[in-house]
Formats: sequence, structure tokens, C-alpha cells
Amino acid sequence: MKKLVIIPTYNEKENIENIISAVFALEKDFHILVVDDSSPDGTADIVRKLQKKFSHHLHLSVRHVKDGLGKAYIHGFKWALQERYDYIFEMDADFSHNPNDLPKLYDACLNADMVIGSRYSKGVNVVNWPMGRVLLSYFASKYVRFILGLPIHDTTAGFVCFSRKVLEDIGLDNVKLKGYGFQIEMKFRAFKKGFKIVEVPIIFTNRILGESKMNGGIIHEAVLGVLNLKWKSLINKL
Ligand SMILES: Nc1nc2c(ncn2[C@@H]2O[C@H](COP(=O)(O)OP(=O)(O)O)[C@@H](O)[C@H]2O)c(=O)[nH]1
Ligand SMILES: [Mg+2]
Repeated sequence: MKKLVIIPTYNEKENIENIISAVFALEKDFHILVVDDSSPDGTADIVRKLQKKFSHHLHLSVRHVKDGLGKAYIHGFKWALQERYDYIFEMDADFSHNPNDLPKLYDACLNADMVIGSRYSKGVNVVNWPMGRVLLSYFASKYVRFILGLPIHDTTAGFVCFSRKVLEDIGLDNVKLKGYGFQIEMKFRAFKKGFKIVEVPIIFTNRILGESKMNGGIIHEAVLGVLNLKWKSLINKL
């Protein structure tokens, strides 16, 4: 089974080499696609240098503008389908998602269509996030569950394994949201299509190096985006 981990990056020069090495140190054979939005800090140059060492396992796609993590993932998903990958993962570059959990997500996906590395399926498993961010994320998940009726605890999770049929059927060109909203939209569309979604508990750790790209615009988009998704599903225009 061909497995691809997609890592979106914007200014991750402090993390990118370590995260790539950590994935390739795993016993199972994962390939990586880094989708970089022309980071001014030269993240892509570090990846190019590493490609000499990891040759055909490490792929890089550079986009010309910073256009949000959602668009970067859609780009990566299309590439993965074209390259015939069977299992496609989403993972952040900043070690908030522990690469050692990838095999656990993969194993769970052998009995599901989509697996979510979940912070909130058993209590709250978040380490070193400022209290404000924990509360925001936790209640955002509740809000989404309530409005959309999604039976998922961590609706904004960004540590995910998709089997290829989910990405084939979901209609990637219909996915409109770019920030956290993107994570919600992917889960909602998969749920509406009737795919089997499983949550496995993971521990999410705040980044140590580099800076978060979270901002108010992303929250705004997600709040309105959720209402818009609800509306579209009510009028059957999803
Ligand atoms: N390609 C791309 N990657 C992004 C963009 N925004 C964030 N990322 C990456 O997405 C991941 C999660 O972003 P992060 O800033 O850690 O968000 P936070 O964990 O919610 O604070 C990291 O790997 C970022 O480098 C973007 O606009 N384009
Ligand atoms: Mg982060």
C-alpha cells in the first residue's frame, strides 16, 4: 500500500528537516510531499537539499502565493491521487502532531475510510497551548458538532488519514474553505457521503520552534463557513 504524508509549510525552516527525518525514521514506508507557499525563510531550499538524500521518497511542490493551508492540501491531494497513493495523510510541520502516531492512524484506517488523530475524544489532550487557544479550539469543536450535527469530537483536527476513495468521491473542487474551516469542511463532506470516520486519541503538543500562522481571519472564515456549509446541506447544494 502506497502511503503519502502531505506537510503544508509556510516559514518552517526550524522544523522541516527534523520532521522529514522523523517520518523517514519510521519502520513503515511513508513518502512525503511538502507543499510550500514560497516561504520567504527558504523552507523549500532545505527540502531540495534533503531530496538529494531521500531521492524518490521526498517530494516538493512550491506554490507561488501564500493561499492558506486548505488550498495547499487540495493541491497535494490531487497530486497524491494522480500518483496512485492508497493512503494520504495530513500532518503539520511543527511537531504538534507526533510523527510516531502515523502508524497508529494508518492501522486504524485499514478498518475505516478516514481516521482523525483526535485531541478531544478522551478528555482534552493538549500540551503547552495557551489556555485561550485550548478553549477556543475546544468550543469551536462543540459549535461545529452542534450546528452541523457532526458526530466527531475534534472537528478542526489537522492530523488525518484518508483512504484514496474519500478524496476521489468528495469533490475536491467543491471544497472552498482555506483555514480551520477547511478541516471542518473535509470532515463534513466525508460524513455526508457516508464514509466511516474513526477518531483515535492523540496528544497534541504546542510548537516549540517557529511561529503559528493562526489569525483572526481564519476564525472568522470558519464561523461563517460552518453556517454556509449547513445552509448548503439543507438546500442539497453541497
Ligand atoms: N502551504 C501553506 N502552509 C501553511 C499555511 N498556513 C499554515 N501552514 C502550515 O500549516 C501547518 C499548521 O499551521 P500553524 O501555523 O502551526 O497553525 P496552528 O497550529 O493552528 O497554530 C504548519 O505546518 C504551517 O506551516 C499556508 O498558507 N500555506
Ligand atoms: Mg501549529
